[in-house]
Amino acid sequence: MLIVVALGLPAAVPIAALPTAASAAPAAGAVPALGSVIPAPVEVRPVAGADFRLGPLTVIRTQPGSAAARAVGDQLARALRPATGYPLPVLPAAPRVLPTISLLLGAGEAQLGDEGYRLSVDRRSITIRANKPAGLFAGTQTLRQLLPQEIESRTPVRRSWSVAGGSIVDHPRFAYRGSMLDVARHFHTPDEIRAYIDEISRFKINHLHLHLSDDQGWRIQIDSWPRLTTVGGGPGTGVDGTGPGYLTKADYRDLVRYAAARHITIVPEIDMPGHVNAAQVAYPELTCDGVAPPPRTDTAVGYSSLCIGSETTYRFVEDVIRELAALTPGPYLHIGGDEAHATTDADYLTFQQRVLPLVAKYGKTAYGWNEITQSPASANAVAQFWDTATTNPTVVAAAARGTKVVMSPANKAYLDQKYDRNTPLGLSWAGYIEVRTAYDWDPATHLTGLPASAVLGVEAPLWSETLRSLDDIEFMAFPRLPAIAELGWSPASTHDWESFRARLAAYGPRWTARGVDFYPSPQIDWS
Ligand code: TNX
Repeated sequence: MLIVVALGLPAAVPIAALPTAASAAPAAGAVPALGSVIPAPVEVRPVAGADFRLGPLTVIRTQPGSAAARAVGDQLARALRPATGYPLPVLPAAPRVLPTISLLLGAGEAQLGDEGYRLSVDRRSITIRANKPAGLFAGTQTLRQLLPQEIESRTPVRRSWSVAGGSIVDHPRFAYRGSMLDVARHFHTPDEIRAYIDEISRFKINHLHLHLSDDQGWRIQIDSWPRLTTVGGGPGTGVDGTGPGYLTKADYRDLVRYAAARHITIVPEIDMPGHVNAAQVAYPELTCDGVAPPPRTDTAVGYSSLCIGSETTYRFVEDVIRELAALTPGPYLHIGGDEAHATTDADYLTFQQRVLPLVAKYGKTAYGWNEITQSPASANAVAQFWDTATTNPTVVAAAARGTKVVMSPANKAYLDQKYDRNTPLGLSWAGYIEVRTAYDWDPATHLTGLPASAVLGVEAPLWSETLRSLDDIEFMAFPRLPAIAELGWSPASTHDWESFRARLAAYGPRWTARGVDFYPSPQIDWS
């Protein structure tokens, strides 16, 4: 973060000079310093004596004529009303005498891009300007963190509500900042998925990848193959038989809308040609011998494969891709492709050469785990790098042909790995991942020989073999998800562990207030 001290000094203070945990974690009641937000903003210019005080007369003014700006204003008002108890009307114009929070489009600043914003705070007003509604939304997430932590209260708190004066200019480093939720190993309900969306949208995550099918279960309604969900999502499905359920198309459309209102794009994944046991239980014709395998509720991987030589396979795959593409306004459709150990290498290539182009046929960009880069047809695709090694010549060669890469190295970004050996949930095959491990790496340089220009962004996957409840999801995601979010959003020049851990310490009480069951890492001096 570039801190330009507004005292007439030309000093640009690097983020390392921000106060650290000992001094920065605000006590209950303190006004957060401008810029003490996650992810770290690009540029912060505090101005002394220019704090804005939110009061009972404050109005929220949104760009006249823009329903999308109005929607962001309404969301901000809904976020701020419970704790303040103020009415915070949302209006297209506001009398000059009233303290105003303005959300305005047409910033006219190319550097802000589609998701960036400029936030200015003085004694009379707060103004967020952006080129697009997504930028306004991002700016309001910053503003929420700049209000005292009591703003998270669901009931009115009597106190003053000040925001530190000055200005912030902010825009993302990477276009793709994601998290993945595995709803196949254990189904998570739409309410739980919405709660997760709420939490990740606060950190400017803009994609939610849903892992919708695996050996243990199939979780999305497909009309042309109805037994996928009636059998594959039915009783007894999921790890230990304890994760049944599926999303109807109506559920899924609702989730897409809910996420879009928070400027998050849902990325659906159907995993193939491996990880298909649940589909084969429902439809034995998807095996080569036509015999249904037994349902599986264990956590082994790599034993199932679609029948690569069978036309039924491609009828199935095309039906699924067509129906999924029709449900998906976003650009990406994820076709898995990982751990296909029961598929021969030749069959794997045959499959991908046929299936990757099918995604394009239905108007979507194919997205798959990094194994898809073995196929020349992956040149127009996005590959999700999940390996623990930092070299992968196959991925680097594909990038040279045009493949874009989302970085999810399992030993850094996997939210299902244990924090340490005492973590009650999670797996540890990729190693223990404490907060600092999740934070201290660079998506642009992590994979040897991969040019930064090939990196589309970063994603933190949360596999659910050991998870049951929303509490479990929260315990594994937080506080590591904000670390990954910062890697995705903030400029590399702001990267600083001491600053991050101080901001995280200050954030903890907000999770507590919202009832989010985060892991109280001993690496953080929680305030
Ligand atoms: C590997 S990483 C998998 C998943 C497991 C996960 C558990 C990858 C693409 N596949 O099938 O759920 O490890 O950590």
